Amino acid sequence: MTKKTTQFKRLLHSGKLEFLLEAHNGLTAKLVEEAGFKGIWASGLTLSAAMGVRDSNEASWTQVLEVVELMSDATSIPILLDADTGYGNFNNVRRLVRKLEQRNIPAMCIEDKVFPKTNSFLNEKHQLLADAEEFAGKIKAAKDTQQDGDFCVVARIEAFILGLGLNETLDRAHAYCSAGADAILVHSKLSSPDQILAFMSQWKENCPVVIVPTTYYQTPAEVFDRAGVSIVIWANHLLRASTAAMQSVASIIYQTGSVAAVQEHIVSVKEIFRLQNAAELEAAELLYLPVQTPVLACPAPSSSKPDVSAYPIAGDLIPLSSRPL
Ligand code: SPV
Ligand code: MG
Repeated sequence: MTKKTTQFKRLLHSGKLEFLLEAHNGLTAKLVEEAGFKGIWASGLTLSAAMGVRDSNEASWTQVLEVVELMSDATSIPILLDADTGYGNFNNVRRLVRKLEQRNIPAMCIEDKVFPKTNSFLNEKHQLLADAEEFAGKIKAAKDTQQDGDFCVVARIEAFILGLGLNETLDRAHAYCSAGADAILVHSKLSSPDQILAFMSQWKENCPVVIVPTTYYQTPAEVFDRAGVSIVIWANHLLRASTAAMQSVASIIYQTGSVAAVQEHIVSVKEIFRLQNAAELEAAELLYLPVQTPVLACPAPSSSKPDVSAYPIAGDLIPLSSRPL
């Protein structure tokens, strides 16, 4: 299988518009892969929301790492981790890169805001832009740290989010590109793609551009393709879809005092077993588990009340180093 780092790098340079879809746990990561996507966006917003906390670095970076590792284990396509600001300064970024590589996470995106970050769609008074030079240092530190030549660092520019103009955005893009970024993510919260298209018309570097059209979603993808964008990220849609479904199902079950009304609208338990690959474990059990009755078989109790006499007593247990257990 092609390394995940190489898969992601190839997506950036495929020469056509590619798409990542958001996931926030092992199950949703699998769903993204099964749908046919070639890569996953591990969104800071949805990872934190799924943990029940805010997108303000309330989840620790190791908590994020644990989930992203599960996502990576569950799938064979590359994950681009939304690593917020890198969880600290250049030194924290270096450590993050080492940990991501150890856990087979092939790419990370860091944004030029200050820790703790705030989601780009929240009040801009709380948004603070990082010093461009300091942020470029983080990118350089990440690139100097990575062991795998194809590990990718995506540098995200938040200048438009803070109401700054095209010049500031372009200056930062050039600085981050010179620092070694493998791609630039230009973020905008307008409902039109105007800022993105203005940026693309001026961007002449051989450094791919990634966008997140959450607010300008009505723009057809061909527009981005023609403008030369490399990757579109659909950043939060599985979480939003599942939240709507769960709110509705929870409410119906509560109101009706029954699950009968929702039964036809939810996946079967069998489908969950399929997604967990339960069949593989059954096959492995045939291979690896001895077919014999357990040493300490407990007869099934005859009534619903537990039959305590059926459980082992101390004398039945095997002594360990001559001491009773
Ligand atoms: C995320 O998905 O966490 C992002 C994209 O960073 S946004 O929410 O648009 O900031
Ligand atoms: Mg984020």
